[in-house]
Amino acid sequence: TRTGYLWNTLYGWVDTGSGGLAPSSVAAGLQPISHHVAHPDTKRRLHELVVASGLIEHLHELSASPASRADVLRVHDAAHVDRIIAEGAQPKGGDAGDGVSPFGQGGDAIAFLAAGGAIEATRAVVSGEVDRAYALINPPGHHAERALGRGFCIFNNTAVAAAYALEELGLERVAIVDWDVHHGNGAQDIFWESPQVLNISLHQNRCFPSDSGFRDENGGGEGAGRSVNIPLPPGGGNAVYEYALEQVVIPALEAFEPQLILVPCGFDAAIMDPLARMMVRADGFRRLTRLITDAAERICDGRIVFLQEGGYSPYYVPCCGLGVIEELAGVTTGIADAYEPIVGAMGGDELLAHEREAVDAAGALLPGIT
Ligand code: 6DK
Ligand code: ZN
Repeated sequence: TRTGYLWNTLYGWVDTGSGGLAPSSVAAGLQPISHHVAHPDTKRRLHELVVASGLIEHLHELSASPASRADVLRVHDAAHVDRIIAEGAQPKGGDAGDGVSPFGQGGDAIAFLAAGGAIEATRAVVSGEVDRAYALINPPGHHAERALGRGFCIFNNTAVAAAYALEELGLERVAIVDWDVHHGNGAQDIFWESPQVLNISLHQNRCFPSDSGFRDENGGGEGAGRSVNIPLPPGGGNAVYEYALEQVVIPALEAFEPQLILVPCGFDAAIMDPLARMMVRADGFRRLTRLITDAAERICDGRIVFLQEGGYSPYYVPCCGLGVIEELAGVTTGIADAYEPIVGAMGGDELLAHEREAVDAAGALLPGIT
């Protein structure tokens, strides 16, 4: 198998500001911090491990060009795009849209480059230049809605890639399987009424956004039944994610028969992540990758593109990411999960009754996907 891989130095230059939750504030007691929780070093450390481990020798490197305005306008309002460009020209940059997702001067250009990276990885897979791909892009995208950036996301990279595949590459059906720990609200908003996109999101219930991602959000109009949400109770790990893939995600894919699968891939469901309370380990991410790529082989000739979303442990994200990319490439570098001695016995390997119920309830709602 030929595995595409995409990174760009500028993805490591995303400026998330010196605040924590919001811009630092003396009055609010928010002290400035040199590493914002979404500081790009976490993703750069994954890239460096891909290089230092030698895994890069087994990958086909792809290179990103900025998405065009037309590419982004397939899924975003012109007013949103124009506001981002205008704010990117300001000396101190701007904000994606929710007031807590700052970006630096020129950050608009990096956002276009992230969307362009998603397009390039998708183009390479659909054209057959590579069999599958991992796009280590930044800033992330899955919270960006048609008219609004939020949650560190400026443009919805995955949605841009899906729309490109449908409108430029001639595909008719694309599936999104979002396993970032937060809800994939952006694609849900953008493709709510689309019969051509099956959007599945697995997430910790009410982690972010706290008011979306519930089981009964299933799409509308011609898109009725094409949004699937699998909210999970906190504390679940390898076992519940594997069960959800086997019981809900893969059956839904088999029914929908997409021609391409996009995986907004975060590592924030990991046991060491500071923003969420799930317990997936690196071996779990490997296993999920195996399950979904095997499904892609059966369903869509193996066409699958992973697109980087979140992941906030600078320690553990590189371990998890290396596992996923090794699995995609079908090689092992021999570098093991260095944190396994710490996290290996903490749990998450056994499916608990309340976790099974949460997944089964989502599966029972699998609305008319055909
Ligand atoms: N804010 C994402 O991982 C983004 O899904 C997650 C956005 C979470 C916003 C709410 C939150 C904090 C917490 C601690 C400190 C500062 C801000 F889009 C992705 F990147 F993929 O927890
Ligand atoms: Zn996330």
